[in-house]
Amino acid sequence: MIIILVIAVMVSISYFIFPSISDAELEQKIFVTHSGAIVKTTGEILDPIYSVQTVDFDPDKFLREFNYGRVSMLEDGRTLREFTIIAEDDKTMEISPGIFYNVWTFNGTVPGPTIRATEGDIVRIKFINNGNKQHTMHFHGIHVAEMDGVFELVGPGGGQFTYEFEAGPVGVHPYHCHVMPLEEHIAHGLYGVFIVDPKEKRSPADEMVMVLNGFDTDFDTENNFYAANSIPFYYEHHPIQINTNQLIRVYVVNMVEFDPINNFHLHGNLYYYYPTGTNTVPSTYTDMITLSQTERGIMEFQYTYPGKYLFHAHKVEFSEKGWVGIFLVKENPANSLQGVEYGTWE
Ligand SMILES: [Cu+2]
Repeated sequence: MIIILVIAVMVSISYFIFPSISDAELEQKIFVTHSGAIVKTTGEILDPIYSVQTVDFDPDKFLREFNYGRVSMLEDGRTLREFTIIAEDDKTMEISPGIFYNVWTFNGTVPGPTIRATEGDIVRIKFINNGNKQHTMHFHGIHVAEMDGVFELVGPGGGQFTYEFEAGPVGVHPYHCHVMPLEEHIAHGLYGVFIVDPKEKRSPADEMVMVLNGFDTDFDTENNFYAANSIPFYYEHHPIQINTNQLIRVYVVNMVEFDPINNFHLHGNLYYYYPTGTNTVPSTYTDMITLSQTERGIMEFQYTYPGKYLFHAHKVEFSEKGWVGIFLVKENPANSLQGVEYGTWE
């Protein structure tokens, strides 16, 4: 009885200390949704202590954006690619219309930038932690222990660390923060994709990156939303336009936290799948792969017939909560093959 009374008093006191949280939840606001509709909703203002900036994320831009760094040549003739990555943890992103979530970001977005290099290049990353908590960058791949981003914690408020390693092995790898509790740092969005191209290059293709992710917006360690590239249902409302008889190459990385598996089903077609992208021979020809967390690979396919084709998680719960998109396949205009571009960034 005494315990109940104490709890009741504490709840009452906390209401008077934090009245703005409840007020914010009751206030109706007008939102323009990702599909362009205008809705009025209370939404849910989550983690209200963090509301400094709002992330404006464009899945269309992210899809085909590859960052090659500032490129120069070292004395030994090797290519040096330099990047600057800034971590922050005070931003808010509209995950779904009216649902705002405190995201932790690399260079301001979830996922962070897709970093790309060729096997044997030296990758140098100036990492700056402008967050309020410790963060690091942990790359999957081969490197010395000191560059693993696990034990060398980078302090908040401008702490710095320079990661440097040789790009390898060939393939598609995740990078993510590796500070404990790891679940929290990944679930809030501190991850991205690292592509290592083979020296002899892959065949020309229309290339894209899909990070499969989810958001637990009510903090019950179950995701409320799922997506390819952060915004639920985005590519269903904004289909990805591709051409018939053109090689499509998708670098897919599963970063969904809390759920043991995710998967990728393609309609009206099958794809060659290269697990982790490390082998030149595909492991399978299928329309369905299943991925555990940080499992990733390369999918290659081309469409013969024009039209709209779904791609989605065949874990239906995930697709119904946002992980679904459409390829809009158009007749290929003559000689329109797109090649892999190797350029500079920043
Ligand atoms: Cu972190």
